[in-house]
Amino acid sequence: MDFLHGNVRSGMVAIVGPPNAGKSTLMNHLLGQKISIVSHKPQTTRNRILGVVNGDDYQIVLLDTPGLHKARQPLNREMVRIAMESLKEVDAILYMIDVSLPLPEKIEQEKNKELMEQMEGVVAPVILILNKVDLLDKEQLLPMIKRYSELYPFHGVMPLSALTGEGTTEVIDELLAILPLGPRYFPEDIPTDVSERFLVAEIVREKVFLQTGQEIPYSSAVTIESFQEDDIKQMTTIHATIVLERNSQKGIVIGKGGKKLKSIGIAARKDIEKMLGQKVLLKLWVKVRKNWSKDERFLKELGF
Ligand SMILES: Nc1nc2c(ncn2[C@@H]2O[C@H](COP(=O)(O)OP(=O)(O)OP(=O)(O)O)[C@@H](O)[C@H]2O)c(=O)[nH]1
Ligand SMILES: [Mg+2]
Repeated sequence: MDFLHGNVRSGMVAIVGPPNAGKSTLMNHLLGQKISIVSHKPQTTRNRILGVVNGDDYQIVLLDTPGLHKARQPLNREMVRIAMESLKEVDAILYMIDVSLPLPEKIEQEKNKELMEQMEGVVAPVILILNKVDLLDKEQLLPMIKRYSELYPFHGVMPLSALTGEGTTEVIDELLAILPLGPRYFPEDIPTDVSERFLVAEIVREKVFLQTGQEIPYSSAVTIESFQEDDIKQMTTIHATIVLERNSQKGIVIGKGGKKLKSIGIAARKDIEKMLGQKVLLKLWVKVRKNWSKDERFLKELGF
């Protein structure tokens, strides 16, 4: 705790919005490092991922959340619950939408209605983030900002690109105008509250998302069986399991002659080595746990 916080501003800020809007990309960009996994497929983030952004006179605790969507299955319901709950405990909210795809009017109206429903009862100021402006015709921006400003009493509407970083420093400025004076809640050298084990499991899961198609990403979970650091050899040995829902999925993830699993393992190991700053021996297994995404006990084990 920083007792002499003087003019330090601090607080919690949730990043919420539909799947695939770029929430995790923005979180990583603001942190200056990759904590939250990213993919081009919706519903990549499954948990609340905390990231701490420090400045000379501020500390912003960001909460990256799973995408808000109409959830029917148990795992998806848990994801949406986590995102909705984060709205209650924060000082400000960044509601992010992807503005790169022109939507038919009817769909846009439906999405806007959903936005209003999701924000019902929310007391914290909400900043609407129009993301992916790098893909947008600049002339479309002003009318879009005007339209959204009429939709909800947003504290502000900010266009940006989480990918290129264009417009992101303005978000920090805008948040600092909202956040109260207060202590830093986390030591300045600690970027997140999740364990290295969790981050490793997430990195493997990201590679599954990126390298497999159809339903496989949504049928995959990753558990860490062992994590052993050898200080003398400066090497970490990790055993992880990719858990699938059905027997028929096993062959797809392993691939011909084990090729797919090997490729997932190589990509994951590279990222894990970067994160841990040392050599990593990563051993991956594939296991079937029938319908795990509907199994409450297993969901608990995964931290839901
Ligand atoms: N061109 C462009 N692509 C972006 C931008 N921000 C994110 N993306 C891409 O959009 C995709 C989704 O990004 P994520 O950060 O995983 O999105 P998310 O909102 O966290 O998604 P979920 O976790 O599934 O809810 C990825 O392929 C990103 O590279 C942007 O500003 N411009
Ligand atoms: Mg995400």
